[in-house]
Amino acid sequence: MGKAWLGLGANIGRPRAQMLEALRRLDAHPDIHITRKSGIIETDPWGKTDQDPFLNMAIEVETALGPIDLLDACLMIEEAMGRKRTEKWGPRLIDIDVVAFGQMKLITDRLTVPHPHAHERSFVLDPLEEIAPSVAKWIKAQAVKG
Ligand code: PH2
Ligand code: MG
Ligand code: MG
Repeated sequence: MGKAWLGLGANIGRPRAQMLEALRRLDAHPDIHITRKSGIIETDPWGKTDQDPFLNMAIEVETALGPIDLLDACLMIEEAMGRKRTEKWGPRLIDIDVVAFGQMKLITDRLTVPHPHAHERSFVLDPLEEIAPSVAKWIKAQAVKG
């Protein structure tokens, strides 16, 4: 079993309800077990600023899956919950990102961990800091090394 850290975000529909539903679905997955949850925070939209504020949170999971299978599980839950992929950094019903997967460093077409933008986004780092300060610190250190 490995540990991974996921970032959740939503800013359309009923963001809080969607976040809780995503947690329920993640934990219901036979190979994913949620071990820590941050609080839910409201954050200003990053990247594309003319949209509603987001709710964001971070969770720690224990998983028997590898990083790409974990990504696919997250994408399947997003899709099952009705997420449409339209514009980059645009509004979303639910977003579940793999922020870090153990101390693995991986760069593929589909997934880069640690998440390449995590170190510059307080909506990712702040909730992560709450549940896993050493992981937040490690992500910032990776960014400095490049
Ligand atoms: N997600 C984005 C783009 N901008 N801004 C905030 N505050 N929170 C997010 O989760 C977020 C964002 C694309 O994934
Ligand atoms: Mg995202
Ligand atoms: Mg995403």
